[in-house]
Amino acid sequence: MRMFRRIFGSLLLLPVLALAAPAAKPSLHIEQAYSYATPAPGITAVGFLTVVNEGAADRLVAVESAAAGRVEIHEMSMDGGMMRMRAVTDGLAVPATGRLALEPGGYHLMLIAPKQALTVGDAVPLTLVFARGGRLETRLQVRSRDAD
Ligand SMILES: [Cu+2]
Repeated sequence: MRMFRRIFGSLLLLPVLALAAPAAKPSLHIEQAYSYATPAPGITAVGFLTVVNEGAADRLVAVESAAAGRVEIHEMSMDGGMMRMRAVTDGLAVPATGRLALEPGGYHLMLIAPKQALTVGDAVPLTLVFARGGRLETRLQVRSRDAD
C-alpha cells in the first residue's frame, strides 16, 4: 500500500512538472506551407513557408523530413541577370515579433531524394529546428504548379 501510494504520488507530480517546465516554443508558428507536385520519386521538390514569430529573435537552423533523403535551405538571387541558388548552411534569422518568409524568388526549401512522388493534396511532414524554439512540426500542402 505504501509502494502504491508512492507510485501514485509520483504520477500526480507529472502534470505539475510539465507546467513548471520552461515555456516551450509558444511563440513560433508556421503559415503558408506548401510544395509543388513532382512526377516521380527521387525528383527534388521545392518547399515554401512563412515562420511567424510572436516572441524573441530566433534562428531556423535546420529542416528535416521523413519523406525525403534530406532538406536544404536555399537562397535564390540574381547574379548578372542569371537566377542562382545556393545552400544556406548557417541558418536563417527569424526576427523578434516578425516573420521569416520562404517564398518563390527568395529563400526556399529543397526536398532532396523524396521517397515518393509528391501528389496534389498530399501533406508532406516537415520538422523545423530553431536555435531557441526547438523542433516544430508542420506539413507542406502539395499544390499543382499550374494552379499558381
Ligand atoms: Cu534551391
